[in-house]
Amino acid sequence: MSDKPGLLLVGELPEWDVAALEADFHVFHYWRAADKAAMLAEARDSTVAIVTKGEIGADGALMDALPKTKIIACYGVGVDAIDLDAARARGIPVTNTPDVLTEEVADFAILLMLGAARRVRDGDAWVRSGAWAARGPMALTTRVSGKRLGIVGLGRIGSAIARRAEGFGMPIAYSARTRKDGVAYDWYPTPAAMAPHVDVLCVAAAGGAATRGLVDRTAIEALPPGVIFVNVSRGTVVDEAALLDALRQGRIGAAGLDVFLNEPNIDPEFLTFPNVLLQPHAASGSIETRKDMGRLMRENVAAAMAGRTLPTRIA
Ligand code: 8YV
Repeated sequence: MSDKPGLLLVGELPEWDVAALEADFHVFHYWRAADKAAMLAEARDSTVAIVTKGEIGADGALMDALPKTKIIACYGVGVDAIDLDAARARGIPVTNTPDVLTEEVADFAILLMLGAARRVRDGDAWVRSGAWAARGPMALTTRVSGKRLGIVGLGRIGSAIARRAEGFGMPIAYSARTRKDGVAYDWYPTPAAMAPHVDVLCVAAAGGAATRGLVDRTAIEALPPGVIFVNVSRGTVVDEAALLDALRQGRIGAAGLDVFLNEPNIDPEFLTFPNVLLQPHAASGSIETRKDMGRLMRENVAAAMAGRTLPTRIA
């Protein structure tokens, strides 16, 4: 057994982060352990840090299994998969990786919006299959520039999406509990209130209990026919059954979805819609941004070990 302190990795990380962590810690790769209970028993006395991800968190039972934990460091901005109350009750600080992924995720939201509306996946398939030569031009698609964009949640990522959309000449509205000071975009208190006034709906709110089902059936049914629907936040923010109903009924023009309930085993019905562009929770997934996220996560872990102020503590 190593004399280094233990660190539990709940999910897979790029090899450069694993290598950097292994310089200082005995890393327990919890995500690939066949016998998770045995790994926790082995890690119990040495483990001082838990590293989570946006989509894989930590609950009170995991914290209790590793009672020497000094930090839960999330490799991601959203900490909705971590039981924050349980962490607080045990005096364990939680950190995340804000800012370093904002622009990347906003880029991806624009990619999904354009890719869905312009049916980029179909265009690619049209060329590859030889249909272009055999059958002529592909079916026409839908314009994005100048269309009305509604953003659910105008936080860091929502605001970065809005800045980009200004370049597309899109009138911008947002829904949030309160109107933001100094923001000229149209404000609506709920997605349902905003829905009738948009051509593109982009979900960018933080996940968690406060936003569960925020884009509810009423909101989805209030969207105009042919709407472009984009989600780069969390599957939990959207009433997925209502979204699937709307897709089935042909009321959604196109959708670009990076997040779902039950990732990665998403509802297979999503695969049946040709107008849905599907992505595997990849919005922050460029090498550059993941390196920045890893660095910030490791800075938080190092600060916790040294008893220094945590750079990006969230709870
Ligand atoms: C994931 C995310 O963390 O930042 C978030 O909240 O969901 C993502 O960036 C990323 O996929 C790493 O797991």
